[in-house]
Amino acid sequence: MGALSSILWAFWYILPAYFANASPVVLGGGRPIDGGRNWRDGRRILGDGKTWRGFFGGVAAGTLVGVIQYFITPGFYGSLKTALLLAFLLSFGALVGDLVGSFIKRRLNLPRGYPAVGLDQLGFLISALAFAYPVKTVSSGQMLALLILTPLIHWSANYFAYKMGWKSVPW
Ligand code: CTP
Ligand code: MG
Ligand code: K
Repeated sequence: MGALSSILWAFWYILPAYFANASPVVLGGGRPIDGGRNWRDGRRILGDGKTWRGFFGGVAAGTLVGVIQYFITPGFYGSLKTALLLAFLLSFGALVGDLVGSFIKRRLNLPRGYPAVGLDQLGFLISALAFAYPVKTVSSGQMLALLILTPLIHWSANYFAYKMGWKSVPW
């Protein structure tokens, strides 16, 4: 496998996590997961930016992407069941990682929407890779490529969402 094709397969592998992470911007809203409650430091547990609708909408969107991917490249997954489980774990992992990131941001007293370089771009990715690992993984070189390139894609996608008026800040 050439370097370029190896990187493209890595993106194909991680795609459900990207969709899971991005779709809450349009699917989210409503009741926050922390129910408006504070942590013992007096600040919100997660904040208003983490909603149930965003969480489950993101998991559903990412899992659906995996099903579509199966019909495009069935050989990459082996079976629909594997593709489904992989996409679910990548999506669920991405959104759990996103919640952990917000929990850490609130403990650092960063308000909702405030950028946390590194955490915002890599938290969901590392968590997605970890959750999906038992079902299917990529090589360490491919993981390294994803760790380096994901922040660039994350930034571009958020800038696009900002320009489209879906987000109030470009990060
Ligand atoms: N979102 C949601 N539910 C989630 C994750 C995201 O509804 N579980 C929506 C919210 O409208 C959120 C937007 O997607 O504002 C962008 O997500 P993100 O950048 O992760 O949240 P932030 O608003 O930046 O909040 P935080 O500071 O906690 O990261
Ligand atoms: Mg944000
Ligand atoms: K985030």
